[in-house]
Amino acid sequence: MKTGHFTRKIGSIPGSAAVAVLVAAFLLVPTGQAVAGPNCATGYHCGWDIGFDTGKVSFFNGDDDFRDNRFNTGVIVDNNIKTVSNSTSSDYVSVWFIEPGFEGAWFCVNPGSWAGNLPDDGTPGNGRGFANEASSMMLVSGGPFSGCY
Ligand SMILES: [Ca+2]
Ligand SMILES: [Ca+2]
Repeated sequence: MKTGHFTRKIGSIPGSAAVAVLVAAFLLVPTGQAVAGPNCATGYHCGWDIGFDTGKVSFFNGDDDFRDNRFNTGVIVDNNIKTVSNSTSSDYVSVWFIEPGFEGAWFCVNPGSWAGNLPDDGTPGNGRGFANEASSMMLVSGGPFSGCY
């Protein structure tokens, strides 16, 4: 699990720079066998409205703007993801950003890992907490990374 300190650190850096920092500055640990993340098809990166039994969205690649994405329930994805799962078939880490256009890396999920009931301050899209904040997602190869879920 990652710490709040890590989050604030990358949260304040613009998106593309944040990914570079993420890759360059954080300890890379040896890549293990790819293991599927729970409840997410192999090769995909998934998000849920609340928990695994709620609205779901699956991304095969990154997406630079969630404002035009909907869960399978029809609800808009932007600022509304509370659970995430990484089921990459390779070594891709899912990096979730607080703004569209990959601005502000907010948290990340290692290959085969997931995070549920993400920390939430109760207000979507206000830049506090992890839940109900993600607005874009980028895949970064070379995982797992220390400091990611
Ligand atoms: Ca989109
Ligand atoms: Ca919030």
